Amino acid sequence: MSQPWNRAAIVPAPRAPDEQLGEWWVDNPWRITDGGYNLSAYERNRTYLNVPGEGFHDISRLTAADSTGDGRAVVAADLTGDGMQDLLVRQVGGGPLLLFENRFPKAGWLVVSLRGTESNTHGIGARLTAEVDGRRIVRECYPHNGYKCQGQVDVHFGLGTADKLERLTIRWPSGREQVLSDVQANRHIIVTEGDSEPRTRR
Ligand SMILES: [Ca+2]
Repeated sequence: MSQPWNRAAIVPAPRAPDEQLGEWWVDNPWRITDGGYNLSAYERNRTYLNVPGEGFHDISRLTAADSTGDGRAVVAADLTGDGMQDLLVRQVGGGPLLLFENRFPKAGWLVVSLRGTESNTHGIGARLTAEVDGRRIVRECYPHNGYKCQGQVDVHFGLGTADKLERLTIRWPSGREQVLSDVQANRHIIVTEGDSEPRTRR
């Protein structure tokens, strides 16, 4: 189906809907949700937990994120200021905006805000590699990552039990590579391109 440009338009049914087939008709498609209708097939949203060595566990029911709404966008962002990323879900039907607070056990974290000098102001396109406890965690500063949504330009690392990074390597869009050593975790830092001393934001 399609929606007419005139939002007040009334479109009569071409014939009586066959209720036995589950057919129904809404005179104005712009107001389809007013009658409690939803164009989705009520597939449940899914949440997966990445468990090292075990793959992904389906924790949809445990998190209560298994809504039958027609999900359109999801953004991960720390909205409570505790360093743990929460989830914001935008959907049609089932509640237009859902916020899921992250209540997993407290873990180490680091948030990095970039300030480009040769590169663009927010360092969009930069690649950040954290080396922590023998692991390498790679993140990109690329906030345009979903349909009809935009994430933060801040780059978030979850660090488990670690309280510092051995090294943080930033490859800026300009091509410059910048290395910071012994970076303390559990804080939000601002790194300026070409400046080896990060500032602590919080
Ligand atoms: Ca949080």
